[in-house]
Amino acid sequence: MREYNFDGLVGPTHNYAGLSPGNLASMRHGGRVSNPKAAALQGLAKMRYVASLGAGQAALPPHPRPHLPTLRALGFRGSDEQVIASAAAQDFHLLRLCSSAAAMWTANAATVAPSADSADGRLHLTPANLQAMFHRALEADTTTRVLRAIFADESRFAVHDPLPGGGQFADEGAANHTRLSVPGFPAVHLFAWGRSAFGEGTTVDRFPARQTLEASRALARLHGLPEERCVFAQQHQEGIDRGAFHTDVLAVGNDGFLMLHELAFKNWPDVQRELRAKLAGSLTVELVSDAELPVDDAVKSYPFNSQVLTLANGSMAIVAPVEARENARTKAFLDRVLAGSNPVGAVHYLDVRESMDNGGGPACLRLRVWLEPEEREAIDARVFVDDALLSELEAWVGRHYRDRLAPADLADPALWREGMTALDELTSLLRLGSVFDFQQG
Ligand code: SUG
Repeated sequence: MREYNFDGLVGPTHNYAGLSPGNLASMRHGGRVSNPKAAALQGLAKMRYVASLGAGQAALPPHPRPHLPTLRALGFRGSDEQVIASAAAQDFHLLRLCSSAAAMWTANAATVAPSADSADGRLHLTPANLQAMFHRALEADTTTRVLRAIFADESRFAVHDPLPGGGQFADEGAANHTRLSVPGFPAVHLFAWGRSAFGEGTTVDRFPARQTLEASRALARLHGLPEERCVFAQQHQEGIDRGAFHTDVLAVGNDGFLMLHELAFKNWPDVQRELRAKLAGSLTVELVSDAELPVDDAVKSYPFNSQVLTLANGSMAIVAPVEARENARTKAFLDRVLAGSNPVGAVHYLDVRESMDNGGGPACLRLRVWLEPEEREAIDARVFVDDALLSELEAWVGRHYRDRLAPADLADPALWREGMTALDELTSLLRLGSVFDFQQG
């Protein structure tokens, strides 16, 4: 079994609209001018780098934006151009919500369980409903279609519907899920949740807790994961209130290694005890206190939103954002991890600033999917990257993307047309078929 990182290609409308309460970078940068071309090229450079380390790398397409089916469902009429013009004139915030390129953060695209772990021996994927934020809830339908186009072989893959209902089953995908495994034992799935929809005693404080316990339990059931292989852990509300809107802002795990902040989970000693019991004692943990690294620094510089990759020689590499090197306390923490007795043998710093400024680090940009060789073979779409595909994608970005997008530009109907031309070409390049609404005729 090999891990593949499915990175989201940044879309042509990448912009800063300040849409996510509780995500401090999004709140701080709302209204700023963005550079979609630089954002997409930074993402592709990260894919190239991760692939060069020997890790499995694949790509997922952006979604069409603005999302005209939603604007039409909300009462805007006429041609595509008229729908955009009326929304811009009557409710510009709604146009902003429907224009977000947030599908780039594919850690929120779905939760995944490899075939080795599930009761029916198939790989399971449940697209996240992203109920907590309007601009993100728009992603679920298209993500489902894209994943079904890629993981089409139903004898090997189960792509479920997103969880039903309203906020009670709010699900943010793999950003709140970590698969831990040590040799010789079945893997353990750590599901993190922020609030319980039907339970007692959960209070919403300053910022919203996005994921519910009920959603996490439903995912474990759907994916055929036995109770004894799962751990359900509540996020620390103080961590959420200080900007950790997803678990992957304060914790990252890989194989038998977990690196986390003490405010990632409400009751870390108990969570740790349960994880160790279920992993036969073999978990290596690097925990940082709020005194050594205040959450506020961690939220600004995202050391826990690193990708932790197992290399061919068995050691691990951390792929961190450059912001983590620029923050003295964060850099000191990562240096301590590097020198510590754990599998980490290298830390690499990459520039994904355009994404970081909306609260998305290296780990937000990728969905981890674990594939057996024959499962990899069963996928016909051209989504696994090599030098040739990366070069084609860079050229595609160069042809279609703007290098400057101010908030008012979202009203420009030419932006919509440019985006559709680009995405239509991309579905051919990636051999995905007609997965988008605008391609349905
Ligand atoms: O959902 N930002 C995303 C960032 C998602 C990061 N993902 C993970 N942590 N896995 C969010 O808050 C900002 C969009 C804007 O404000 O324009 C945004 O949606």
